[in-house]
Amino acid sequence: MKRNNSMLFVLLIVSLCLILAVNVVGAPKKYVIGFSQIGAESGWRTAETESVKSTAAERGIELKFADAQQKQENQIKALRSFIAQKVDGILLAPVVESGWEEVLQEAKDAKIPVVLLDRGINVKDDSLYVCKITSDFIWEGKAAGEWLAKKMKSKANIAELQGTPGASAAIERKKGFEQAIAKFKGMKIVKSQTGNFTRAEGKQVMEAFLKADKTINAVYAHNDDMALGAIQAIEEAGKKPGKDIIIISIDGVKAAFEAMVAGKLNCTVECNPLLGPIGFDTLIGAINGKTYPKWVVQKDGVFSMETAAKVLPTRKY
Ligand code: GZL
Repeated sequence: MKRNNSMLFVLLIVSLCLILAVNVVGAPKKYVIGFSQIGAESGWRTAETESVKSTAAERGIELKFADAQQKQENQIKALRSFIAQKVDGILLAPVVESGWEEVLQEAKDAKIPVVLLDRGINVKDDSLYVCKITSDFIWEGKAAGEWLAKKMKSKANIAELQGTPGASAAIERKKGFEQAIAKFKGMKIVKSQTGNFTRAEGKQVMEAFLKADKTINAVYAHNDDMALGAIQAIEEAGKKPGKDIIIISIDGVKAAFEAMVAGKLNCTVECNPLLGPIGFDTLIGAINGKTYPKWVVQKDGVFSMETAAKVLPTRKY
C-alpha cells in the first residue's frame, strides 16, 4: 500500500513539473514597446492613438505611451527613456523630418528597432530605422489638386491651410498639390499659411485670409480639422462654405463626412490612421529579425460630398 502511495506522489510531482514547464516554455513572449506619439492635435491623431493602444491591449503587448504635445524635444526625451528602460522596440510618429540622427543612433546602439508611424524623417543613414509606415502624401496633395481643378473648371483663387512646418505630411501635401495645379494657369494659391493641423488655428488663419483677400473662392486644407475651422470662419464672415467657397481637405475623419453631408465641405482625401495592427506586425517582425522595405505605403481614397451620406455609416474613424 505504502509503495503505491509513494508511486502516486512521484507521478503527481512529475505531472506538475511538466505542466509548469510547458507553461513557462510555451508562453508567448510579452513584448514591451515604447510609442512616442506627436500629440492629440486632430481627430486623425486621436484615431491613430486609439488604434495603437487597442491593438497593444488585444495582443497582450505592454505599451509605454508618451504624448509629446507637438514638441520634438519631448519625443527625444521619450525615446531616451524607452532606451533606458530597455524596451523591445519603439514606434515613433515623428513630428518633423529633421533632428533624429543622434537619438536614433542611441536606439541602434542599444539594439532597439524603431518603426516610424505616419510621417517620415530625413537621415543620411536609413539603417537608423526599420521602415516608415505612411500614406503617400504627394499622391494625396495631387489628388486634392486634380479634384479642385476639375471642380473649379481650372480657375480658382485658393487659400491654403498648411500643416505643421517641417512635417513630412505638410511638406509633401503642399508639393503634390502644387504639381497638380501647375498645369492650370487659372489655379492660383493667393494665400498660404500654417494652421498646425488644428481646428482652432485653421479658423484663425482663415479669418485673416478672408479679411485680406475678397477674391478667395476655394480652400485647400492639409487636414480636415483645419478645414472644419475654416468652415466656421467662412460662416462667421457671412458666406456659404461648400457653395460660395469650395473646400477640399485631407484625412477623411468622421467629422469631415458629417460636414460633407451638411453641404459645407466638398471633398476629403482619405489618410488611413488605423496603423496599430501593421505597426506592431512590422515592429515585432523586426525584433525577430525580419527585414522590410524602407517605406510601407498605405493606400487611400477620395470622397466627395455627393457620396458622403452613403459612405458615412461605413467609416471606422
Ligand atoms: C498624416 C498625419 C497628419 C494628419 C493630421 O499621416 O501625420 O497629422 O493628416 C495629423 O490630421 O495632425
